[in-house]
Amino acid sequence: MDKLPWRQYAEVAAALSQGRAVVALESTIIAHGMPFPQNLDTARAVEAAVRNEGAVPATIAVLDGEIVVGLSDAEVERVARSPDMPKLSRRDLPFALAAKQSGATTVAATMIGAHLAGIRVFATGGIGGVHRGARDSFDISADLEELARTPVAVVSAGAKAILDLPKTLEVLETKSVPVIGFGTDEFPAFYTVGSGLPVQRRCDDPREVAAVLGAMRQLGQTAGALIANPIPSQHAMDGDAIAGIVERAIAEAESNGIAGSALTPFLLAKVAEMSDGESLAANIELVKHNAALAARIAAHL
Ligand code: PSU
Ligand code: MN
Repeated sequence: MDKLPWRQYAEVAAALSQGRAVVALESTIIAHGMPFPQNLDTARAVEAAVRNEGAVPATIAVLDGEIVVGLSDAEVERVARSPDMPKLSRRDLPFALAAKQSGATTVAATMIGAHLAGIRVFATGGIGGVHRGARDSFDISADLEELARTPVAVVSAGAKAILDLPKTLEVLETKSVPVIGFGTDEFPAFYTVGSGLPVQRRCDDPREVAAVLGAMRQLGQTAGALIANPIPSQHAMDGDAIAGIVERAIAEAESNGIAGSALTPFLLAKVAEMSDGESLAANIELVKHNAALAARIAAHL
């Protein structure tokens, strides 16, 4: 069998071999989670937030049939200007590699890339989860399955408010994925600080989180972990307002027959439109905040 086509950015490889902190970042949020040019500005700001905490960022995507761990700035810009780049989750990766195509990696596919390179911490906005109406649609993100099988800790502002959060937490529990609330007892709901739902455990110090990840390793547990980091309250949205918007966006997706991998990008764009960009601003702030925490955790591993 030929070698798996993947490469890492020189700075990332050097940092990993020297045991320095590295934080993985995803590319679906760039290509499909935000409009241009905010997506490019955010991708750069998120990398800067990682550097600011002394870690090295590694944005991950598939470019011309190669998994790339650590995009150059020109490559980040290429992804940001390619809204038509396919969104790649675990099952899509082999097709992109076989056809030497490019694509943006979801949380699941980014975890795979991070693990290949030996990166243990990854920051995103919000993971995918169990969609509302999953009882009929069966729509459950492959991100949850990946968290159950790939040992990469994901820092996220909880799960997107467009999801069914109680069911998302149930699946994580069933799959034995640790769910840590950073500085909170409540699972955050992406645009808002809390959801009223409890996390498994609260940690208040990145060192404590790193110790849990270390213990998972010693136990031979090969799952990931979810570090739920609430949006800073000054950037959070009004809970009632966002709830109404999300319901209208979901109704619109249903009446337009939007399903499958197109659903999450559709809902994020609708919510941004209906909130006059307020949700986009919140999304940008929470990703930067997650990147900084991921870097602080990585520093203790
Ligand atoms: N977080 C964001 N914006 C996003 C996503 C996460 O703040 O666009 C993306 C991630 O790539 C995640 C994906 O893996 O949405 C989930 O898609 P799905 O529900 O189809 O599994
Ligand atoms: Mn889905």
